[in-house]
Amino acid sequence: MYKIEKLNELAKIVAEKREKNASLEPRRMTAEEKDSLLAEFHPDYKQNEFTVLSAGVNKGEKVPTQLAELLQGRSRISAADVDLSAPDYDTDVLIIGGGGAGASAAIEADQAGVKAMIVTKLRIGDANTMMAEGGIQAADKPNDSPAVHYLDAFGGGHFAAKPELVKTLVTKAPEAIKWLNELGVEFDKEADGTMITTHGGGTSRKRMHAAKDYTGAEIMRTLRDEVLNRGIPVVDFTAAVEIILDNKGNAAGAVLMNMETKELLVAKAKTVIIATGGAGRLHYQGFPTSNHYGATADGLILGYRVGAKLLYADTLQYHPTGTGYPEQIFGALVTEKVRSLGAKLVNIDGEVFMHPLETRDVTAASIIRECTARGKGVETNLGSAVWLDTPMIEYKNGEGTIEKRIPAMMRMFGKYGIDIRKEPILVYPTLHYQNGGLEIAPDCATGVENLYAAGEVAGGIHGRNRLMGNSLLDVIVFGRNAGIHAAAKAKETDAPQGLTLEHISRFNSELAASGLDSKVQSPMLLPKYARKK
Ligand code: MEZ
Repeated sequence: MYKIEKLNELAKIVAEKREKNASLEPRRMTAEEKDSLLAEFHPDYKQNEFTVLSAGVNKGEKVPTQLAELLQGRSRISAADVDLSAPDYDTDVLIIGGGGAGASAAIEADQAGVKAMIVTKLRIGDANTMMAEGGIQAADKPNDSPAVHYLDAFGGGHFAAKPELVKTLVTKAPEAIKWLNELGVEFDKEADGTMITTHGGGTSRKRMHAAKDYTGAEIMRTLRDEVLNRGIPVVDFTAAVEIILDNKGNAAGAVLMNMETKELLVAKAKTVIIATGGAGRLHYQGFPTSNHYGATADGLILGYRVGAKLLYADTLQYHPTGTGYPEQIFGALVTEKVRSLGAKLVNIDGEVFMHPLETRDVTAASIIRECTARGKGVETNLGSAVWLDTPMIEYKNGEGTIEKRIPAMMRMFGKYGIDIRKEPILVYPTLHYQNGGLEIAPDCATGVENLYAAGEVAGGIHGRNRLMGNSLLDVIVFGRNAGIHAAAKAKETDAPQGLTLEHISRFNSELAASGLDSKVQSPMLLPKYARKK
């Protein structure tokens, strides 16, 4: 482990080699090299970190062990705790989750003229959308097309995505950017109004639209304003703890829990959209996370317990460049845009060890190999990490580029006395995204009638690896789609009858029949950070 003075010494090696490294054009890995690298070093391939499910619709399939414990856990309530005959809320479309997908869905449902309502366990905007930095993809430049975007996304996801979902994602992308722009998102533009676009890992065209390096925050700000300006009801600090079904087995609302008082409430609805986001706060395999505080896989549990299938729940994204040092921001996102702007990844000897814009799974695995098998990481009290040579951005693009294009990065490190314009930073993979989730069709329908899913909680759009900027895009495209289709369905659906929570005892019986007697309560709702006694 090196002390700070030693780190400063090691950073000098990076500075000495900067000029030479800046002109290097590292070759891309071959498909075979990538496959063997992933198999040996990517966390998704560590079989002992997964558990095969014994109950539910994905019985026989493996998921991360922490997720299996929640999926096969006990409900927080029993049917007797709740009076379903006197709902506290009665709406057409109930949206669970106040991030980018939930807000987009609410706006479209409202636009369609139905009653929409958002419930969220924290506050509207407390979501991974807010934390997204580098940009949002859309093929809207003359040298690009949705077909090229499709090939990048489908290939980057190892050809595992559902083709109809990728097609929806890329064909609706240009319209999504236009919609956001018209709502008021302040995208980076040239003086003549042309959108500035950059590359991301695995993109063959520059199609990343950004608002500096706080793109998600800018998008979420705009969506939140639109939801509030339209007067769409938002119930903050209120979590969904179970989906309610009707006497036909269709989704018909949710049991809600006030996060402060623990009071249970009933929301009745003709259609329900789960838009609860990701799972980074489960800290799979002990990784730190770039996710917001509420990312605890709740939507997967809600959907799974009423019979909605999961797709690719065994594949996670470890963002290659989580902050490796200092401790206060350990695991926080260092946007891929840093590499898009020209910074290279460098080992302890100052050697560039890979092309900086390989896809994320390959880049993360390569950094892990550098720090483990090759022993070329830089050791700190927080573990091993590699250098990301940020001053190379200014060396290549001129002074002022960092402040102009990635000011949030500059400020985040600046708070801890690190000037990224002058010093390289230490990075290591951080748990960033769940590639899989509740299986959906292009209209966001799950296998349960009247139950929809959108955003990070949905699976199948990105296959087994997602490209940068396709998540903000997915949140908008599928969030809007969920709102449009759930509203249309609500219009043709009568008020649900015979509300029931019978699925809870059915699921408990299945757990018992499988020999499972878990004491774990789910959904988790908040991460468990209390100190152990
Ligand atoms: O899509 C993302 O995850 C993203 C834009 C992250 C980033 O590196 O900025």
